[in-house]
Amino acid sequence: MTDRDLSHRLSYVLRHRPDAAGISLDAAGWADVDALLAGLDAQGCGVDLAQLEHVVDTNDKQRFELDADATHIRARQGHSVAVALGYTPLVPPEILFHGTVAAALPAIREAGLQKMRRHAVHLSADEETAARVGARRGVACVLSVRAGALHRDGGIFFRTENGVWLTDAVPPAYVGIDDSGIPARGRAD
Ligand code: HQG
Repeated sequence: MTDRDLSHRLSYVLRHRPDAAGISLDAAGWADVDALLAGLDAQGCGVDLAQLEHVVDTNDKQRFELDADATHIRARQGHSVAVALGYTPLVPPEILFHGTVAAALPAIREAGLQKMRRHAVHLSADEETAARVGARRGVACVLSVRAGALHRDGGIFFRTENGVWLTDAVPPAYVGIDDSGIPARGRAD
């Protein structure tokens, strides 16, 4: 199995379908490494601990983490299964960014940013990352989010070790889309 295939498989199993590899996650999203390797092996995906550690270390977005003795592994974000990742709430920067596509703007204007199938709304501290996230779906639109104001109004924010900001929802009033529907890149108002 290539590193890339293993990364995709880990995303699928550790975020969405642990049962697909015959394993379960604990409340904080951790899986037993031996059980995971055995589960992958049973599906004909022979992977050893060295390759697993290599993929965790070199993954482009640092999506996964191993615990100190490499006996447990989890995804750092992106889950659709219920997990409590145990991150400490943090004060976010005044402005964060979200990458999306134009087709989503009417619904976002109406309902704000929703977590959709994921565990949280994903935001980034820089526009470039948001542009890359949006470009996965087409021509990227980068929205600014008034994270500081939302936080002062009671919104709770977390940041994963790999720098992704997570929050439950961003109501429309905190999303920078102007009346023309053109996303306000980096605008604070
Ligand atoms: C949109 C990848 C309609 C939202 C990336 C997005 C990221 C709405 C899509 C991470 C909406 C959800 C997360 C609303 C939000 N109405 N559409 N009210 N609110 N949307 O993939 O943020 O490779 O679940 O704009 O790099 O795109 O998986 O979220 O277009 O970090 O590690 O609904 O996934 O990382 O899409 O991406 P997603 P996302 P990984």
